[in-house]
Amino acid sequence: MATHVKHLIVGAGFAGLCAAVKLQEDGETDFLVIEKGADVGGTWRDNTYPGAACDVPSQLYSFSFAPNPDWSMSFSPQPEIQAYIRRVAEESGTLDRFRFHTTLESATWEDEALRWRVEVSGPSGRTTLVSTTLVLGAGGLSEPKLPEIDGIEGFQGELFHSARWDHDVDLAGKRVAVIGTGASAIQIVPEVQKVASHLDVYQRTAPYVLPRNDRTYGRLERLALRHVPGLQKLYRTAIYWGREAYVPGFTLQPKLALPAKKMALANLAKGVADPELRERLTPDFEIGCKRILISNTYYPALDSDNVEVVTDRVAKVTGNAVVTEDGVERPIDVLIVATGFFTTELPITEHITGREGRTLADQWRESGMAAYKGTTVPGFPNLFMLVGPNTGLGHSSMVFIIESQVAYLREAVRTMGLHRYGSVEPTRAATQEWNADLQRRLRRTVWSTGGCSSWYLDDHGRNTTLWPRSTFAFRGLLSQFDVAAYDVRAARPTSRLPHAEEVTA
Ligand code: N01
Repeated sequence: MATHVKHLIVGAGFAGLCAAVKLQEDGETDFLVIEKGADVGGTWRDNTYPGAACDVPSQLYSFSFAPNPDWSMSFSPQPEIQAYIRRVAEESGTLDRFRFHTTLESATWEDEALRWRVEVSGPSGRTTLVSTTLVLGAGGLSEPKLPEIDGIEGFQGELFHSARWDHDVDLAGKRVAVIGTGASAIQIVPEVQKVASHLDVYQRTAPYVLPRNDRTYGRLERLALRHVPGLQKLYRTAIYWGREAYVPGFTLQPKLALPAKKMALANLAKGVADPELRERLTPDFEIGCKRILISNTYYPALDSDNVEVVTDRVAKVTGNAVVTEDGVERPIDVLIVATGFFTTELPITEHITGREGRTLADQWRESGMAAYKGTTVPGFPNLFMLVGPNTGLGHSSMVFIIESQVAYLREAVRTMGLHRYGSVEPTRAATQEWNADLQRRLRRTVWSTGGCSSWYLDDHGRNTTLWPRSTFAFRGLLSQFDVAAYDVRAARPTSRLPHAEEVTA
């Protein structure tokens, strides 16, 4: 027997939790959140590697409706962020509708009944859920990407991905290799360097690394943040606008980012004394083309006696070593791959079948990821995708984007209730127009012109991940549910009606 719910939310990270809290606020209490992990938190639950911390200030990287005066530092460490998400979930009173250890196996749109039929596997086996809306909050950086390296499966030592850290492995005194030099690796490397006997860092592309202007919030400051009316909002607003000032450098005129480039190169010069190493750590593309990283400890760690930065390409992995193309073999005990995530081909889309009987993955295989307003997709009625195509940011808080999308979802649900719509689906014309505009804007951004390859771009070189405008523009565009851009159908008045009626918006 199927369980019916009005809204089915997939994922209990920032996105899924935000949807749950806000739907409940609107009296939309008939929902379930399914989560394959054991707890809320999403990426902040999964990324427990040593040194994990946010590179966006916590005053901004948090829900606007759940301010936290107790952040210990401006860039909070992972355990604090995870504890924050857990606390918001507990205080919201929604946790009774969360089903953990529950994985979406398939979701199929039933066009006559105007609903999603969702098969899930969980602690009590396989069950069926039926819902009017399907809200995907599964995240854009949740499925680890393992590198395809010859022989890696035959490695006899310990091997794990940065997002699946194996805390049972003691790195003290070991020979360790880290493959990758992205946002995760630069946080991991300084921590591993402290304990490993030797560390090889395999760098394919040198990133830009700015100083991390972190600071601890003292007791008095935290008291003030708690008790002085408006102070926390003031902090948040100042950080928000400071971050927003980066946008023109990314999207309009890369020259505006020159001061940041100078700062990054000065950070390199300060952190690395050896000129030959410095040379190899100097990026060969424009700043901003890949994510700009922040660290005060990464460069000094690379300049340490027990670290070797390897820039020759990895050729293969043997039972106990990494071998580079120049034939050098470097023996290791532990191999950590900090090689990122599936970003432009999201695995969950393989499991979602729309109105025309094909999966979202199939639809996007031809055209690349594309949605209307980053949230809804033609052919997939009543599907709302949080952190969908072209909603990512290089400069600010994804929580701001998530809240904007959830506001749009709420407006859609209100509109559906008011007009008794059974389904809403964006038109192909509106979706094409939205994406044509995005791609036109994206062509002149540093992400396309900066001379790098990055996880922002798909196999066709199209940027299907980032938002190329200000975040306030995004919020404005999603502030109302623009029903004119949708095909809508009336809710089925009785179960005797064989087909849903067509109505015009
Ligand atoms: O992953 P990445 P990440 N052989 O894809 C290299 C967010 N985040 O986990 O640059 C050798 O950025 C690859 O090399 P190259 C943030 O949005 C946030 O670090 O492609 N190397 C690159 O160096 C971030 O952008 C925080 O040439 C290989 C690295 O692996 C996103 O997550 C913290 C390889 C992958 O870097 C992803 O970051 C951490 C191969 N076969 C992450 N394959 C915050 O603080 C890949 N690489 C909020």
